[in-house]
Amino acid sequence: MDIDKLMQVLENRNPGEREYLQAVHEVLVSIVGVYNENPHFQTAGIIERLIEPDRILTFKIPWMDDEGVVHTNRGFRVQFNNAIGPYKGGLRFHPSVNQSILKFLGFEQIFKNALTTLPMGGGKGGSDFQPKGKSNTEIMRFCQAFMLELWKIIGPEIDVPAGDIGVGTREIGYLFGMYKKLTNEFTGILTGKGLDWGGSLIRPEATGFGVVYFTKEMLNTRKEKIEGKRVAVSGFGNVAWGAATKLNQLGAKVVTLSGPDGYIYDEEGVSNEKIDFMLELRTSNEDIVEPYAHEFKNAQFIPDKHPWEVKCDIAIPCATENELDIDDANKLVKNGCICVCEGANMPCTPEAVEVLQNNRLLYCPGKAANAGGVATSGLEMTQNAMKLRWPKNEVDHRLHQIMESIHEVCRHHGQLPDGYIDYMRGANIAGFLKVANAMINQGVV
Ligand code: NDP
Ligand code: 2IT
Repeated sequence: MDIDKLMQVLENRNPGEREYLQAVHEVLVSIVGVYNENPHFQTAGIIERLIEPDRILTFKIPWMDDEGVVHTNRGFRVQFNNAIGPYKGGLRFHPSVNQSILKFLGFEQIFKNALTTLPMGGGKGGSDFQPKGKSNTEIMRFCQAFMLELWKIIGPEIDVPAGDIGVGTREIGYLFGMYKKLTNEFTGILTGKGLDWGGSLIRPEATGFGVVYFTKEMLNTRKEKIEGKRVAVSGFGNVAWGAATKLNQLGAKVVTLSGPDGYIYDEEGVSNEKIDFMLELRTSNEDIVEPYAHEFKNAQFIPDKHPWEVKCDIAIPCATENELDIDDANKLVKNGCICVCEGANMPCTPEAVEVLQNNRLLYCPGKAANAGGVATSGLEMTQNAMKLRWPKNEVDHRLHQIMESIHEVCRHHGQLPDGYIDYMRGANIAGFLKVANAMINQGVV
């Protein structure tokens, strides 16, 4: 495999798709060794077939706001690869959404889903719709208009979307309602559903819980414990909330949270009561963290900055892609941080990853560390198919086991001769081998 040549071709075919090119490059660098050692991958054209999505649906979403003004947004569903199961992955509603971002997320999802041990292929979708500041009825009308197109290409054995940034239980409910109306069928077509109508216990907090279970495993390899550690967390969405809750439970101290307006530094620690306050803030539809510092007097609000300048033992970025750059990585190293575990998808830039790994920090990419969310979506699909609901501790136990098995497989494929575990390499190789072998078994299709 000639990575430069492949990237040149990819760039020519997908001009300006920065995030997608970044995600593919990262995987190619990890797998080039195993790819070249196994000529049957080349014979079957695996890499060229793997980096091209099976199909992308783009569609128009016209909807009317509360004042009667008509808006037109753009919707997408990227069905990337279904070699090991139906397409599976979230929907993102955010003004930054474009084809490059959804292709990067869909591509990562292939490997992530393969790591979960569950039968799920990779996909992602969403819209450039801005949910912030919209009324409940506007959100409902938008979700209904979105589903009026999406329903044609999804199904419980075809493609099962879920939430991501800007899409939570409320949006999944409105999407589900419209799907049911259109098809007259009550099936597990989406995950992240409400608990009374097919949702799984633990799903809302699963991504954050999974990240912390994974962090625990990483620390274990160096005989370190989570208890007593200072942790910098970014974001205050679904993933950040779950991670902070589990960190508190395990005796760590969460000293930061962040929003697009800046970050909160709380030396006393973000207790569960403070997490509840943040969750309440999110329902205000403004998505800012500054009010935290007015409510809790010892906390400081630092505008327009990321939390990575704070002294911490562990950093868990949970906001969005490329939110931790090379300068941030250098600050973390200088301040004695020992572990960076990604809750968000691709939050560290490639240059930041290089700094973290060169300094031998424990570092794990999101596609392994945040796989607990989609894994629990897989468990929701299983429960729907069986028409029953597992109790909380059963789902949590399975989630815990899945995160341990992901850690083990990453360690197996990522261990370097000097003993350092390159989790990026391990995750990419393990995910790739599973999907590539399935593709070979199924022929050129
Ligand atoms: P949420 O919508 O719940 O929260 C994300 C929030 O982060 C947004 O409201 C956004 O605000 C805010 N944000 C955006 N940029 C920044 C920034 N630079 N600093 C701080 N906050 C910022 O989304 P999730 O918690 O679900 O998702 C967070 C990340 O985790 C994403 O990368 C997602 O892909 C990933 N993920 C989510 C999973 C899930 O199950 N939900 C599973 C696995 C990964 P604004 O709108 O103002 O930009
Ligand atoms: O990035 C992700 O893994 C998610 N947003 C969750 C996807 C899912 O299908 O639960």
